[in-house]
Amino acid sequence: ATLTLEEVFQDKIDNEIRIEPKDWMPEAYRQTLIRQISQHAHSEIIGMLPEGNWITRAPSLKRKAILLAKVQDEAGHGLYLYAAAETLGISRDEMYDQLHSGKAKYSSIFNYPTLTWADIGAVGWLVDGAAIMNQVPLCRNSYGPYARAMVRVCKEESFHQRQGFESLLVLSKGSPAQKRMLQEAINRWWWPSVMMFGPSDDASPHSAQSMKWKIKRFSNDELRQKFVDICAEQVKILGCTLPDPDLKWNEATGHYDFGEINWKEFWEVVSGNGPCNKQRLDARRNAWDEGQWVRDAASAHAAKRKQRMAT
Ligand code: FAQ
Repeated sequence: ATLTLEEVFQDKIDNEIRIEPKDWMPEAYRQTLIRQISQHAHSEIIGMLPEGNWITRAPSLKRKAILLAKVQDEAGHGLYLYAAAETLGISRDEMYDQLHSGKAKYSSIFNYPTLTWADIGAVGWLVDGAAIMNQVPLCRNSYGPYARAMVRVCKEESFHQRQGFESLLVLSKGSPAQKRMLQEAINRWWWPSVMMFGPSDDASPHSAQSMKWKIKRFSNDELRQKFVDICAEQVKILGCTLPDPDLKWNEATGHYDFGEINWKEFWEVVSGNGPCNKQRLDARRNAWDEGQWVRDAASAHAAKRKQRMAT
């Protein structure tokens, strides 16, 4: 019997053969990837803002150099991801338009403010830590260009997570005021980081299909649990606590139990009503508008060059 295109496609997925841009793929697979990869790209670009905010105020030359490198890495991640999404037939202009018009989502986490220097360390430890937990499995996702981009992204995220933890470790050995600042930053960033993994499995509309297509390898709740288990141990090294009275080691499950997530807050932030949503989008739109002359100049230069080559 001859196989249908759909069967050939699913067969490749089941046999761990990567799907490449020119291969036939179901339209829904293409759209799911465009949605996820572009949201991911937007997150990287918007994610530069909360940290970029501290570059001019980093407490030493060393910290400034590290932070600059990290924020530049995020820009690079955004660019690899936009390029991966473009292979699916959407243009970069369309994706930017979706972001600037408020139509596209980006990670909820970047709508929270970075109030003190300790927040920068907490973002590295917790936000990049959560990002790696979610992204390492994405290195094995079924779409070739996305999977290959993620390999490089993950190497850099791992540096980001470590620099964050190390900077918190220094604060943890500092003055009482520094220790207080550290604990307060952890208190602010813990729950939003736990929310980064998305809705719980029973409220996640895309999970079942994305697992079948091997875009996702683990469910939102599985990854969240791994993250909680790791952080519950690491926080002890900082001599701090996580702001969850229900956090408790469970001998029977071999995992930490943790408290109820505030899903109302999560959906408010996702739907545009978080503490910094407006500020973040305004900053992106301004950057886009103020960059118009650069795009114009580059296009004029390219047109002239093309003309010169033709004659
Ligand atoms: N925020 O059915 P599901 C970083 C939406 S790391 C906002 O579970 P799915 C590194 C979801 O889009 C952050 N929206 O969806 C960095 C969907 O809405 P839609 C970026 C969220 O796709 C660190 C709806 O809820 N990482 O940037 C969130 O199967 C430091 C239903 O959800 C990635 O994007 C959320 N937290 O699973 C940069 C990783 N969670 O589209 C700078 C790739 C869910 O129907 C500084 N993405 N939603 O309107 C993924 O792995 C997946 O897309 C999930 C969501 C796991 C995020």
